[in-house]
Amino acid sequence: MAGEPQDDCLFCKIVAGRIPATIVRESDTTVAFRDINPKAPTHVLVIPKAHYANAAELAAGAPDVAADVLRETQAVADDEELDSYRIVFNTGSGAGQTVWHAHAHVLGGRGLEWPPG
Ligand code: DGP
Repeated sequence: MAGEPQDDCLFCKIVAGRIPATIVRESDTTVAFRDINPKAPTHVLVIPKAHYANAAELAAGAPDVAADVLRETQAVADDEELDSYRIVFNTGSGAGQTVWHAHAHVLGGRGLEWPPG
């Protein structure tokens, strides 16, 4: 069910502390940790603790938590002293989503091209 932890979800396991991660921030509703395969000097994932498959499901099912995730992306950028950065929510396999637990990529620390590949 939406919002409930999923046994087979990698990011639910990180939330539960069953898989290690380099956590940089935590709030009541969110966790932020470094991406295992960074694409920029700063590459942090901000996730809701509750399980939603993607950003759209999170926004529909828990809009307050969606706002918390966005607030935390700004906090990560502040912590990392980024004046420019990009927030990415890959949604669907065609867009590169590989983990089916909503997450915002916070990318910064280098020039970022537009449009992305
Ligand atoms: P996406 O492709 O948008 O679904 O992003 C998933 C990201 O998750 C990808 O950039 C790599 C990252 N990732 C996958 N497995 C792990 C893990 O075990 N630990 C950490 N820290 N990041 C992971």
